[in-house]
Amino acid sequence: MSRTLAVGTYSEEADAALSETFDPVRLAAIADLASLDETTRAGIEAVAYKGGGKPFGPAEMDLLPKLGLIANFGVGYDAIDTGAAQERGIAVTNTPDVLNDDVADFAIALWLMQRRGTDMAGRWLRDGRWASEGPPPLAHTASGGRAGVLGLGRIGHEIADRLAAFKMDVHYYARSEKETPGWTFHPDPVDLAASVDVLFVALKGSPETAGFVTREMIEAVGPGGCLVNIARGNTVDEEALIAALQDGRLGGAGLDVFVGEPEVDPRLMALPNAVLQPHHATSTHECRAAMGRVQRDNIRAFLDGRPLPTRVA
Ligand code: 8YV
Repeated sequence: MSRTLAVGTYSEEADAALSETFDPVRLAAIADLASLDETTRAGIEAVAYKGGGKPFGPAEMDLLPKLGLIANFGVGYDAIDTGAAQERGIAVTNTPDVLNDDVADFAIALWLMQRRGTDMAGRWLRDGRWASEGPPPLAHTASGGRAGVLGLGRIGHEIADRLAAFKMDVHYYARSEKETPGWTFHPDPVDLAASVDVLFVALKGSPETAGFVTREMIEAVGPGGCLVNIARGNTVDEEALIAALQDGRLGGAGLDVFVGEPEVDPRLMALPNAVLQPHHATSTHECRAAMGRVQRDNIRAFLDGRPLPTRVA
């Protein structure tokens, strides 16, 4: 009987490695947990969780009486109720660090795509308009302005490092001031938003950061500014974001995450000033393979009774 349950759809490589290492029971979605028979569920000690944002809460935990580990595939574990896990003595691990470069690269790409109009210009070419109408409308310079990073954790720091190479004046908000190479700390996030041309949201997803980016902050970025979100959809007040993009109180946005994803608000889809991506920042063979390795290392350590490499709760 398998001691491990793998939830979610993995890449071919990660899937094969999971099979080889643990031969887990499989489930496409945590919502289907009750469909497993009681004996199978009673044997599960560790879950490899790739939940697509779907909640793993007390009801799910109680269906797995022997559960001791939820090994999340992803650095953000906001879908897992860590309080309920703690009450039940269930450890939670994530996959930090190995995705920092890919997510930071992607944040920069969203910013460049928005400022340089690459989405629009690409469509212009494919629609045959270059040949029939001439070049597309002009876009905007990206390099050399002022950039703000909201949340200077591992990913935020990587974004800031890249921004410095784009000759940006780097500003940031964090819970406390960090040792940084000449970057400006703003203890007030609205003040940060008002001081920059582009604001990168790199906060950790959690109940505390839900709605952190308020209407006031969005408006402080302003008509000439751009907001990039690679954190979680609910970190930003999406209603306020859509309204501000619609009437030009915010110049543009580059978004990889959405409230209610994979459904995306049709009002966002209709906006020419928003670059939209399907939560794609870690979607490379290399990054997913590395995330899979960290997830499996945690499960292996747990099953062997060793300390967990990347425990979060
Ligand atoms: C997803 C992410 O987890 O790591 C995170 O927190 O948001 C992403 O990497 C990934 O898409 C796996 O579902």
